[in-house]
Amino acid sequence: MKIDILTLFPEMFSPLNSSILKRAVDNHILEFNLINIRDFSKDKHKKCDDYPFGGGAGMLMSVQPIYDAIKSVQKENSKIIFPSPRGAKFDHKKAKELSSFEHLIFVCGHYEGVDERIFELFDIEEISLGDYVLTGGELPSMVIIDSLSRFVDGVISKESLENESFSNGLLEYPQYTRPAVFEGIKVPEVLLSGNHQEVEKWRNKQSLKRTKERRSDLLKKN
Ligand code: 4G0
Repeated sequence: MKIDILTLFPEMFSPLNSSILKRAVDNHILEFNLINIRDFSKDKHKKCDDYPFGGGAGMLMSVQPIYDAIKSVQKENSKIIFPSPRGAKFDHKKAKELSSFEHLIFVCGHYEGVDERIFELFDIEEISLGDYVLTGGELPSMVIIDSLSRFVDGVISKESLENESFSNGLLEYPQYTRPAVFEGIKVPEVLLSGNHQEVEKWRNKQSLKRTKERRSDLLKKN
């Protein structure tokens, strides 16, 4: 999968160059390409923002540099994503859906948003991480990219994906590793028993208990 990222702050994306995502890039499973929107400004001072028509606080991103930046990377099969507080809420299901595209384009907004005409010129999906505002779309882009990358074949093991939170609609069960006792706290006996059936039963029970306590909304949905 190729991911083009259109931003005024390409230097913010160094986290994509470490750990599991770095391995995926090295293995040619993922390809990230950073595009500086400022390079496409036709303004003599490379300006990319302006005052909103009708007045109001703050600045908007101008349509022209974003338009030309998208045009420079768009292919027939591209999916364009714009992280925005007014988008539909991001979740596990959306991450999985996005992981099946060959080419994604992330457009990172800044200031008070972008000139609305960009949404008439392109088919753009607005996605929100939640009900809060950030200074730019860079961090949410990275969150969405990290999350969807885990569903791309070969990025992490199939087992890891199947066992984690949300894949079964429930929160994850408690996990432990060595030592068996730490500061007087013992690992639950069943996990040391070697009885895989009992372990499975215990984990399911714990998942359900946690989900009831912390996220009862997950049990009601669908
Ligand atoms: C567009 C996403 C982009 C409009 C982006 C801000 C929060 C999220 C941005 C605005 C973002 C989120 C209207 C302030 C960039 N903040 N919740 N900031 N406005 O996913």
